[in-house]
Amino acid sequence: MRNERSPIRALIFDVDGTLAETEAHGHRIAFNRAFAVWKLPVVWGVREYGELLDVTGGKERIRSYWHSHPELRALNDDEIAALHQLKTQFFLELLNQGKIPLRPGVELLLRDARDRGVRLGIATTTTRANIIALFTATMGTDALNWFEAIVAGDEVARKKPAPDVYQKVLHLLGLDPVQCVAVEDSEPGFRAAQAAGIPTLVAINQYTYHGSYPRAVCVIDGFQSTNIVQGLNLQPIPQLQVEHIEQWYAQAVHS
Ligand code: XBP
Ligand code: MG
Repeated sequence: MRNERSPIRALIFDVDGTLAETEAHGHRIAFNRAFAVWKLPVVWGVREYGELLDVTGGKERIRSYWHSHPELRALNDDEIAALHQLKTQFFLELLNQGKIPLRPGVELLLRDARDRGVRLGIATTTTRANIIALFTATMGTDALNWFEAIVAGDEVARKKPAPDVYQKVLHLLGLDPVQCVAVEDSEPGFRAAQAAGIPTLVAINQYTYHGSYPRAVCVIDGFQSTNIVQGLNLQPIPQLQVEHIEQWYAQAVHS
């Protein structure tokens, strides 16, 4: 345990696309499996799914897609909820089969935060069941106890890019926005954290590299062998640590 206290009181992590590449390796496949079981003439390809991610929330994504495809058999809200529940079952199966690992470097960053006395939170659009299953399948269920505040999408009134999940995590942690750093992967998530007033680090991925992240604490391409995409032009970083985020945080908060 290092002695000096970090100026960052808490890191608040997004889940999908940030902690793990769940969209590419999980959700899209699970949606398609559910569509097939219901014999719906819908298959979401990799590129098309990337565009559909502009709508956050699985149920909302289904509803939005059906709205823009009137040729499809209409689905009422109960049917959408049942279809999404089936999709979640398939997603949980993929997690339990070990098909969706954490992004490289995530576990080491979480351990470094704990060693530095930086508190941890989760603010996500997905379901609590998916969060529990992700950690059970990767770091083990005990790792969930590392997070003092976990808020899932269906537990607040409005999903990202609304700030609701982040505001609830801040309330549970009893911290002010500027005492924290949010770690996101996408524009809706970045906008949600920014709307909550939280300095935000963005770790882009194959679905979100094209996004716009003005005034991000920093934009990076991952947590291991990290390249800076937007921000301080440091040399590539072998493993992202809290001290790197502190450096960017100081620049962002005091500039
Ligand atoms: C991203 C989302 C989620 C997932 C699908 O969540 O928008 O809806 O795409 O999960 P995050 P569900 O905020 O963690 O990036 O089907 O459970 O909604
Ligand atoms: Mg995300």
